[in-house]
Amino acid sequence: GTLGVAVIGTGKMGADHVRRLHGVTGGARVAAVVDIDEARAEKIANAIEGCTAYTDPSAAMAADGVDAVLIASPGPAHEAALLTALEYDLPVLCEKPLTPDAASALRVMDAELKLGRRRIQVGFMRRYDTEYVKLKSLLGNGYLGRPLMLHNRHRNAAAPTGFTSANLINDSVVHEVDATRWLLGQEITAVTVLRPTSSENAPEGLDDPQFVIFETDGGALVDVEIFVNCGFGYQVQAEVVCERGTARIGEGHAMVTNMAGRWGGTIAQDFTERFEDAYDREVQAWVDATRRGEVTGPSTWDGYAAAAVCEAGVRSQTEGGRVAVQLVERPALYG
Ligand code: ISE
Repeated sequence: GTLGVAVIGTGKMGADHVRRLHGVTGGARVAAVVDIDEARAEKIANAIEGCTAYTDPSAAMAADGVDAVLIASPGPAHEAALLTALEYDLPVLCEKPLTPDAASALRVMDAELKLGRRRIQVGFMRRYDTEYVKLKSLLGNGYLGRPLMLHNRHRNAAAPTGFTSANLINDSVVHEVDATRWLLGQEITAVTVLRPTSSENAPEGLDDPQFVIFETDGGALVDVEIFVNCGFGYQVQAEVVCERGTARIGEGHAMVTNMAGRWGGTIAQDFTERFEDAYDREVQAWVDATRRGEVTGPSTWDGYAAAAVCEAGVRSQTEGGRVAVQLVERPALYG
């Protein structure tokens, strides 16, 4: 039957997922919404038939008609919600990051291992973006030879208020961490964070932009420009340099206009716009797999590995220099 989903957290991403599950995704319905802001949850629930508002995630997960959970609360709230979902043995789509550090990610992984089956998909939605998928398959067919370097640009028009340097790694660069591991099929072994002079548009307390370097166990070098107050729009670009050629995605040239002595186009302002299709495909794939009784997509292992890399990144920010990444052994459950 139709999958009844409880959406936990109704901020920007949670609200967008409620809209998607209600109006775009097939085979699912929003059965519950949860937010510490009761009025906010109620306003959303009242607009959807059969949807109940809660302030407590576990109450929503225990409710009749809730078959699965979509976690879209801030990263530090994920661990508790994930552990509760695993207690109820409910399938979960958890927005990135899985959790903000390696120890908490390991606690989640241990709980899933105790259950003995995968329950969690992590919201690394770039794996569902058409251009990223194309790049991945190009790398897979071997025409370009081995990947040697990967250059990434990740720009936001403006960061949310209160966004810290740690958020810049845990919430933003975490996407490039996963994209790197997934595209190259390699683990990241060390992280170095460098900082140019900060933009005058960076808020007090946040150095922006920053420049992040990953080393991988396959000998590749990866750089990430992360600039979360660039002012002009949302841009995510990647270029892989291989032995026999290069490939680049995210140019955003879907339409080029010519007029009055100029050529040009528009720049998406926001990730919900730039990656709308990827989010749609991600959530549909999660719903479809869940209804078949399967768990596909990025796993708790991927969430843990990303958390370990991000933790090293945050250490590099505070202590300076290169920080090695130490992963536990990969459990058999994760292939
Ligand atoms: C946000 O949480 C995202 O996931 C976006 O993709 C990223 O660009 C942004 O910087 C994050 O804050």
